[in-house]
Amino acid sequence: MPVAASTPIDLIQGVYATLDQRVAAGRAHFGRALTLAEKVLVTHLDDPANTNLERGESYVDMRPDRVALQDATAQMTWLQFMTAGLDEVQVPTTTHCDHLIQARDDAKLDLQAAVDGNAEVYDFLESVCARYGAGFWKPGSGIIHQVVLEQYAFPGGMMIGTDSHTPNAGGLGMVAIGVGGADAVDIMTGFPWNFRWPRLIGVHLTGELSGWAAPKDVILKVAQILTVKGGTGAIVEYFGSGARSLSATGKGTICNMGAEIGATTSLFAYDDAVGRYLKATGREAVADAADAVAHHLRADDEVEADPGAYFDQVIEIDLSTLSPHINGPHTPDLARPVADLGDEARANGWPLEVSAGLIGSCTNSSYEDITRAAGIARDAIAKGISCKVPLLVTPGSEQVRATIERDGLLADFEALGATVLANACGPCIGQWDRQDVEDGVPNSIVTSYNRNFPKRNDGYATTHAFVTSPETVIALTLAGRLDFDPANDTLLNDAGEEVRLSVGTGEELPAQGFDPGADTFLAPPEDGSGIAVVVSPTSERLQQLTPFPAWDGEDLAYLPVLVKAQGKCTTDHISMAGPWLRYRGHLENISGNLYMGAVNAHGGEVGIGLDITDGERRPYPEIAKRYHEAGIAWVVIGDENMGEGSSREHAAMEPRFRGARAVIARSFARIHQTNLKKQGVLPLTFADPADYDAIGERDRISVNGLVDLAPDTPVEVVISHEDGSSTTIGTNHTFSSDQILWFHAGSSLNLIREQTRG
Ligand code: MIC
Ligand code: SF4
Repeated sequence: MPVAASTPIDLIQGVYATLDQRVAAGRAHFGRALTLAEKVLVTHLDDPANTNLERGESYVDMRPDRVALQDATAQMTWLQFMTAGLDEVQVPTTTHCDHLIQARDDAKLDLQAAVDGNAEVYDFLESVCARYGAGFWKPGSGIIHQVVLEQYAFPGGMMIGTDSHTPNAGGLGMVAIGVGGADAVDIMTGFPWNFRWPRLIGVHLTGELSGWAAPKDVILKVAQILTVKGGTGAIVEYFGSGARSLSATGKGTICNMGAEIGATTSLFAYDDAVGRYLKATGREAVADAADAVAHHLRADDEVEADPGAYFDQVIEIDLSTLSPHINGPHTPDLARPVADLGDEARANGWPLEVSAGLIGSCTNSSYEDITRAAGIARDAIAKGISCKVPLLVTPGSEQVRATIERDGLLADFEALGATVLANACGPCIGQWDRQDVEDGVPNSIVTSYNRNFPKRNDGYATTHAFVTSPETVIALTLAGRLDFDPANDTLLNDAGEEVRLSVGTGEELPAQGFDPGADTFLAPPEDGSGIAVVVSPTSERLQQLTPFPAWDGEDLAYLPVLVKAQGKCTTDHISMAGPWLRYRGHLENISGNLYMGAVNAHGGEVGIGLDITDGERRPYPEIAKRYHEAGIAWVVIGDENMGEGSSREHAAMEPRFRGARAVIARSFARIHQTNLKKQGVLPLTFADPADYDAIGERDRISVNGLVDLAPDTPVEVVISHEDGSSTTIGTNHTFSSDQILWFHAGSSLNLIREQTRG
């Protein structure tokens, strides 16, 4: 399996060669024209003769072209892959070191500290890639999604990545889906990837952005319309003249943050802007190949003419009237125009002063983003405005960093006193050793990131994080206030004069081409079979996995409820990142964070519940450990959109490891639900959401009829109350008949092992 620093043209041509026939078959199957998402999907069906392609219903086997892993999720992915007993990955796979670099001083010092501090993990990842034929992107190479956009994404392709923002590649017209590690292992071991045929949401863009409005505002607006769960089970397809007016990286920004509405993925058609980007990033041959099949790399004309006939829902956005938005705090769908934030902040008591501004993350770290923000920095300096609070800038990749350095854009930020951080996730994932504000002090920060759950960036629950475009980040940071509308308000400069900031159009692509910067890619050797992959038995960061036990054929009887979570319970609440990223390769150690952020529905305490063995109140991870050691299985109760956010399968593996058998929630986020299923835990949803209220702290839960577990058949749950009475309720599940085998085997991986190990 040749894995190079970019997708080989042969692979792409192989996909394009099937387009005529597959797309025609797709049209014949549906008896109508096709959207772009449908074209890409039918091109990647494992069994093209499959006639069961019902939206939101059918489970379908797919054959993605590539797999990308980031270091925080790759460890568990590789540890699982290693147990399959194969000699090499069966589909081109790359690992990217981006999540484990902590922001503290500056790019150079922070990178060195990460290389030293994470040596064991990086060595493991480097050797495991070399051993099994995968590409390895060293720390410093950049954020996975930016590197994928620059090197691997191609129009009409399909990939999966163990990170929820994998859809970033949709900016180039790829169906790119974020998954948990066990899903990646399916593909890496040569099995098809099973997923639910999606619903389709169309976003019709007209007009053109102007002034302070940026591509980010499109997705901030869409998040407001659809909310954090409105995209669940759907692919969002952007089309229309407005779509064609956006740059490729701007489209990437919009697709990236589609993760925040729970969408399976988002994508745009191949157009001139995508062609320009492919050429600028050294992929002329890909652009030529795409030009030759361009009619297959966009929706059929009928779709744009009558979108209502093809999409389950159509959203109209006129870019010409779209105003700059800012979302938050605490949830990415709490949107309003920048101009309205001041009043809302005052009404809610959110701190009006901006304590820090952060530009970067996979969402907004392209060359164009940086030119727009740097232009404002330059303008501010020229007008005598200085920056009074920390401004942190993270380039998305080594290529972007080297190019903006050459083009003098880093200097623009530095002239304002900004700190340029390593090419990595940094504060976006809580890797921020924040020095300027103490924990417990209410403060507001503005970022160009995508997520803003409490504690996400600096680990402080008292930080209010607002997400917006890089342009607006820098404007509000310069103003030092949330109640500043850069389009209409003025600032006092250092000479006491009133001045107005201006925003330029930025540059879509570097006029002198990209500077690739340092070479940070390691290709695997031709034959890696002699390479030793070291997992020390005494390591605190890496641990070999022991397969989870198969189902014992029994129903779940009388299990205690470890957690009844109230309100938002994201993957950050279930398995916190930041300092815990350290243990992503060690299941037992990372289980020390289990449900630490969950709000206990009985009394509202965070991370603390009742231990039924002795009636004491303890942190959830401790109770889980005690139950595990005592051999007590348990269940979890969740609210709406349980497991929103990240793809991290730790949020499913930790509960499974500690003895969770079922999670019963009002609703689930897609990836978390799949992760639970793959690890052998039952995700069930209340048939009547009000039944959530019927579960008391000391109640016991029984799940009946598991022998007859079958698709589309409800599952009976009995709640045995403390007073001796009981309530029988209905719950639903989304297992297909194939997926029920995962439950029987104990995990999807156990099934793979049976087949690969014979
Ligand atoms: C995130 O943005 O939350 C992460 C960190 O990139 C995660 C992956 C992880 O938890 O490792 C994601 O989005 O999937
Ligand atoms: Fe990294 Fe943040 Fe992007 Fe996740 S959202 S991949 S943490 S930059």
